[in-house]
Amino acid sequence: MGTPIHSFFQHFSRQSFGRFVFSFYLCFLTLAHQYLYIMRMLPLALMGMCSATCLAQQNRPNVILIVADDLGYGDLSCYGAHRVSTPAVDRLAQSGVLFTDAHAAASTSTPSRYGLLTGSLPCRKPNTNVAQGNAGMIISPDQYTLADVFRSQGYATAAIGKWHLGLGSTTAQQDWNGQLDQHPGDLGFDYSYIMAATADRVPCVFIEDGHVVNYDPSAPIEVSYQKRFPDVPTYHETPIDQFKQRSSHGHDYAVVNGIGRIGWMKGGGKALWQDEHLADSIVDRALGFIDKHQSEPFFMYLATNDVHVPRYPSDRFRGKSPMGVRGDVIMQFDWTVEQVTRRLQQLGLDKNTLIILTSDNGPILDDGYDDKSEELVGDHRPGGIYRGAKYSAYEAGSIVPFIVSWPGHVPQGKKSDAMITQMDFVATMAKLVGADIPEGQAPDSRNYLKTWMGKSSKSVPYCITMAQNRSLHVRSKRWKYIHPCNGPEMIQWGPKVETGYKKIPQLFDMKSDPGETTNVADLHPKIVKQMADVLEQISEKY
Ligand code: NG6
Ligand code: CA
Repeated sequence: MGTPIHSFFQHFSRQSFGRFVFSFYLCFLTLAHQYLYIMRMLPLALMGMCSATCLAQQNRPNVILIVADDLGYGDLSCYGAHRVSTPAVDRLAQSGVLFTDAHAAASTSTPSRYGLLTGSLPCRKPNTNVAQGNAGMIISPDQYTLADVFRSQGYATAAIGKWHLGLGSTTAQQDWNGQLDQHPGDLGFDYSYIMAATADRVPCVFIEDGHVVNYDPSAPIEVSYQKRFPDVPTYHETPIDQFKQRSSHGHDYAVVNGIGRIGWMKGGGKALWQDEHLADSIVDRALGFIDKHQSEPFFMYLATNDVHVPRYPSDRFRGKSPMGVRGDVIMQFDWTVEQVTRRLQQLGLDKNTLIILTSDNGPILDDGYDDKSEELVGDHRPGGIYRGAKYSAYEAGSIVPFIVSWPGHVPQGKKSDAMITQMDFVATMAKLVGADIPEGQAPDSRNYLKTWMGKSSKSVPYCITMAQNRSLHVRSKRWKYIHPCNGPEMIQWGPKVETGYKKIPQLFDMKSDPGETTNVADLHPKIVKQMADVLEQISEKY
């Protein structure tokens, strides 16, 4: 006998205990299984999420394009310079691929940058010669640009530093005291902080999104390349003790901050730049842009003033190199690279940023200022083993340093002998970020992403380059052809530069004669014809 409860338990234990235990066991098994399943799948799920993010990041790295000015093939220690040291650039090369056979579109700035940014050869457009500071905008707003490639894919875009591609819709009609009616904002750059042309050309002010930075209403700006301003002393009227640097040739129109310039200028007041602070101002805005856009993909075209004339380094670099100010500004350029790479590391962006470093054209020593660059060069060879210099049709005019770094995606410390050209920026970057180039745009740009990423050694079949007198020359991996043209053998206005211009066809075997010493055109008429045909095809498309 027992209580009902007792009997319940007796009943329960007898009839249901086994079932209860069994259900509990089943329930435990199911939960345990689910737990184990979750624990097993979690890493995979996380990996999946991560790989989606990583994939997105892989396809949308930040891109910083550093374009130096007049920096030669032999001016960096990673390219063999020994009288000047460039540790930050060398580190960049160590973290990526250094190209030994990379070419600009021209041996001067404006046409070179035009080709780089539009993927259209500068010979297709007549007004692509070295631009004055009051030139109207040379790239037309309906042209597709490198900035458009990135902008179309949701990148924030910026042009910072030297521009030299004209501003405003009409030459000499700009209102420097108001908003310019055309500027890089019309070419796909969300933000711009630029020098209109070069440091040796007026106006000597920075322009941000189309208006003068630190505009000084008490000193309205006037600019002319036609006539002087009667009440402003010219170079020749300025007492010698007021100069910070004297000109060796040209640069004798206006004097701004004790330096003679090309072009006349009036006013500016507190907006006028100080040459010793140019690199600092450019770096300051470049770092500001990186900070501001650190959590979204960005593209920055960072065009340094270094190492163009007038070479007037900050006190931090003055006297630091045995080669005089030209060496000092190479060190200042290296400092710029260091600031950018360090900031990327600080923000944790270094792994997800593709950096490409190059120059707009070849090097030059005396380019119009008495800065002792010729006297102090010693055995440094700014153009490396190559003949000629900036302006010339010979190789040193347009073969340029070219380094690509993207940790984890580009092999480290690799040298590539593949021949590449800056003309391919638009198509190659479009491939990188998945942009479609509109029909008819960037006609001379080809995608060489695998080569640029160090994954292929494939060279471009040829590259076409323009010299200072607009004559054209063609390189294939083996041959260099200089098209016959009229022109003096030496640059006429001052620099001691061999032009490479001749009335007869010139052909050089770059494999056995990289210094272009022996014209072998007569020995290889077929090759001459092939190379001339490449130019023929281009001119048909003018
Ligand atoms: C030349 C200038 C030179 C430099 C060059 C353009 C004179 C005497 N010389 O005409 O100093 O400014 O143009 O250089 O005016 S570039 O790198 O921007 O193409
Ligand atoms: Ca240049």
